[in-house]
Amino acid sequence: MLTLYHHNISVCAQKVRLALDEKSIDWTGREVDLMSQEHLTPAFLKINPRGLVPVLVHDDVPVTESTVILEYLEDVFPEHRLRPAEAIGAARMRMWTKVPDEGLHTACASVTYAASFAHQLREHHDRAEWEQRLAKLPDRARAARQKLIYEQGFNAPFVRDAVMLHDKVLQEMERVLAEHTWLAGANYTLADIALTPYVTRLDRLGLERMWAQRPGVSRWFAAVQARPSFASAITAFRSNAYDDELKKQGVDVWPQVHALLVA
Ligand SMILES: N[C@@H](CCC(=O)N[C@@H](CS)C(=O)NCC(=O)O)C(=O)O
Repeated sequence: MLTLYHHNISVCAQKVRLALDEKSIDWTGREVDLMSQEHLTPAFLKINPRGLVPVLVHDDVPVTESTVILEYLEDVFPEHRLRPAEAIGAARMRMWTKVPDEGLHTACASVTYAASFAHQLREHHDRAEWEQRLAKLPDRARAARQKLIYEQGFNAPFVRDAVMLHDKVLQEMERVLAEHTWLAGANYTLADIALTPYVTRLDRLGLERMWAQRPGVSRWFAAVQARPSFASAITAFRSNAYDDELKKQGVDVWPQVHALLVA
């Protein structure tokens, strides 16, 4: 039996749900309430001492880290292959699945916080309550980043680096997608799954102009969104927690992001 501990808008959970859907694997979901810090309760920390979603529990054994979970699913459920069979294809695929783990994920959190969460947290939580939340985070570097973004928004020093990293990844995607249908070559693979949630996040934050001049990325993103797995794994779990709220309030973060890109 497979149970996925996840969260509706978590980019890492979206990756795993995409793979489960593409591979037609049955799974049971257990949504973890990150807002009430359920991921930091003793019960959840027993499943993942890092206090992070997603966690896939397969026959009572937890597997953590979304990239590891993707490869685990591939090993245990080889049908509907999402990893190229030949070594060079698998290597190309892994060059992409490493990208979120080597900085894009942290950069995505920074951009999302600056664009949306900091704004909402300031509105709905007082500072003391927010500081109590931060004090509980096991990852102190993450807590320090969140504190700075809460205070300085897009002016926090590392937010420009986060925006620039997204731009660099999109540039590399464009280079590859100008020649290939998918990121690892001719077939849709875990490489495409690994990047989909991050491009989706930019899109939901109203930052689609970051690839307006990149026809390969535009074509790829349209193709990714047209797959049934996108509807099942991402759209079906959509919430108004960050992006719809931004739109409702008429917040346009593009000018701030654009200013950082051209600075
Ligand atoms: N490297 C981990 C990152 C997991 C991660 O950062 N998960 C986020 C949601 S996307 C989380 O659980 N955040 C809890 C928090 O903000 O304290 C993975 O790929 O699974």
